[in-house]
Amino acid sequence: MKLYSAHKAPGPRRALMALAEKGITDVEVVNLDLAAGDNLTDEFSRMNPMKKVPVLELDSGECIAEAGAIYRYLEEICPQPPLLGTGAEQKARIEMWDRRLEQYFLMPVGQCFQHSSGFFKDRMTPVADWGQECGRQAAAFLPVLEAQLQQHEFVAGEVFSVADITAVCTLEFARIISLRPGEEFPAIQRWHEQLKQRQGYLVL
Ligand SMILES: N[C@@H](CCC(=O)N[C@@H](CS)C(=O)NCC(=O)O)C(=O)O
Repeated sequence: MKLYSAHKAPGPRRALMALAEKGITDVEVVNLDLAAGDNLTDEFSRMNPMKKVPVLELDSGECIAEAGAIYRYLEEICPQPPLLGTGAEQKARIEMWDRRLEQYFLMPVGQCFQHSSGFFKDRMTPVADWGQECGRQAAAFLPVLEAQLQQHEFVAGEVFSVADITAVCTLEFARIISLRPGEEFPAIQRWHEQLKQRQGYLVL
């Protein structure tokens, strides 16, 4: 398998951390330079018409894009340790939190970064006001996460899951928009320190 990735990008880091948690090592990592537009070529578009990383290229030639789909594929080929949960309730709870994280945290952090920095201004039109609004939306998710972690060890309950991976990748990427939960979020801080001790914790 080959994983198309990019340094410091939160999406590929989600896939890399899932691989590490599962102990899957037979993967060649290909780092693209997003700023240089390595992901905009015709060759890469054939792998993912959305022109985004991560993409997991299987030995069959099939290309799996979207971090959530990569989580699913890895869980199917390597069920242990489970990262998508066991049993109907736990699986649904993990998926609920992973979707919440993608939609209400990762997406606004990414949009705030792109619209405030102009990092991708060669391929999109940055709208500064939208960037600010997305920054507010991302910040509004922190109390939701704090309340959940006040009550539970991990984001989706008492077991480590992909929701923790998505959350930590987003939280650490959010530094780029100066969003850092401080002492007013003690449960997030406790959980974050705990995650840093895991063997699957990777810094890109
Ligand atoms: N929904 C996609 C989002 C992927 C995404 O936005 N990837 C970013 C890096 S984290 C990217 O490739 N950006 C390059 C660009 O927009 O040109 C997923 O879950 O994988």
